[in-house]
Amino acid sequence: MKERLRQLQQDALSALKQADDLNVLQNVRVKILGKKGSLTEVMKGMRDLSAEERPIIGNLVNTLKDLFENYFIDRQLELQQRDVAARLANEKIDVTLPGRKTVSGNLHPVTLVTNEVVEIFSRLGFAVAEGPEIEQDFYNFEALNIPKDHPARDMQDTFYIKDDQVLRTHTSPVQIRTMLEHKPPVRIIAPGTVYRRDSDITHSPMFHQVEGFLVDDKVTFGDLKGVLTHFLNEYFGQGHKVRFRPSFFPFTEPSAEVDIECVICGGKGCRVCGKTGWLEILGCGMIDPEVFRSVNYDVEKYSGFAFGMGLERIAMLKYGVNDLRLFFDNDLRFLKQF
Ligand code: 2NM
Repeated sequence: MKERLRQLQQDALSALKQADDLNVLQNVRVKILGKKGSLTEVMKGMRDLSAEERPIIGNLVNTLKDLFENYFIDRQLELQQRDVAARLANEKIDVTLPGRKTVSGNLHPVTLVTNEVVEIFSRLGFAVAEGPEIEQDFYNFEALNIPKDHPARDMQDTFYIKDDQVLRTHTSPVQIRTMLEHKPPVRIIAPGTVYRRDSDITHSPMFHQVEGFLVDDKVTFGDLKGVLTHFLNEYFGQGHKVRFRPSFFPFTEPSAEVDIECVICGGKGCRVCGKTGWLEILGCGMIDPEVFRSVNYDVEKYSGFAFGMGLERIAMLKYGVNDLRLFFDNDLRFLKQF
């Protein structure tokens, strides 16, 4: 029996020593100490021993068991440490390597000019307001003194959703909603998407506008001229002549259109300005008392001005874009340039 144990010890220790990875080591352990392991078999056979032999062999078996367990644990630790060391060597990160380039998008040119216009008016104390793109007839037309038979209400220009529901044709309904909610003084700028039944090289059925208005006591046409001239100087740069031409809008009286000396040719006349030397930029005017009446503003107490402009148009002039459709084609070769 002693001889058998001696052999067992020799075989076991050499197997444990040779086990070169954790799985093999585990298998070796099972083969020795498992249910059907070699040492377990020896322990099972102890009942056949004589009373004198049993404690001696029992002692020996226990010593061997402890020896194997300790040996196993040591070897296991050794292999684990070897694996960790190997992983550390293989997976080490070189923090000095340059980072991977991420592809970043950029803002659409219409968004860029919207932000720029909003910033200029923000510095003058105007707050941004927004409203729904599907509007009631009342906000889009009625309250703006656009009579039922006015050409702007014609089926030709307006997308109707229902009898009294339209895709807004301008952002003026935002002004109406603002006035119905707030008493003067108010200074608001309303950028947004608008829709008209118009589609050719210079018109898109969906485009963008910024409108603004200011209401207070004693607001004059002089205030309007000052604010809009300042805006044009900020947006196009100083030194371009500005002129105000009489015009007509149902919601303003008097009304004007604002031209700037052509930023392309400096006023000499070119294709962009149609040889006139001037570019039409804005529509504006003093808010008609009829509009104030529909929002319950006291027409004796308050006056105000309003204005509106197309964002695609001022984006084309700023960036030298000659085709409106480029803004809506989503061709990355175009969009990436901004
Ligand atoms: C324009 C031109 C002139 C305008 C008027 C109003 C309101 F609601 F206050 F009456 N909002 N926007 C206006 C006036 C818009 O766009 C060419």
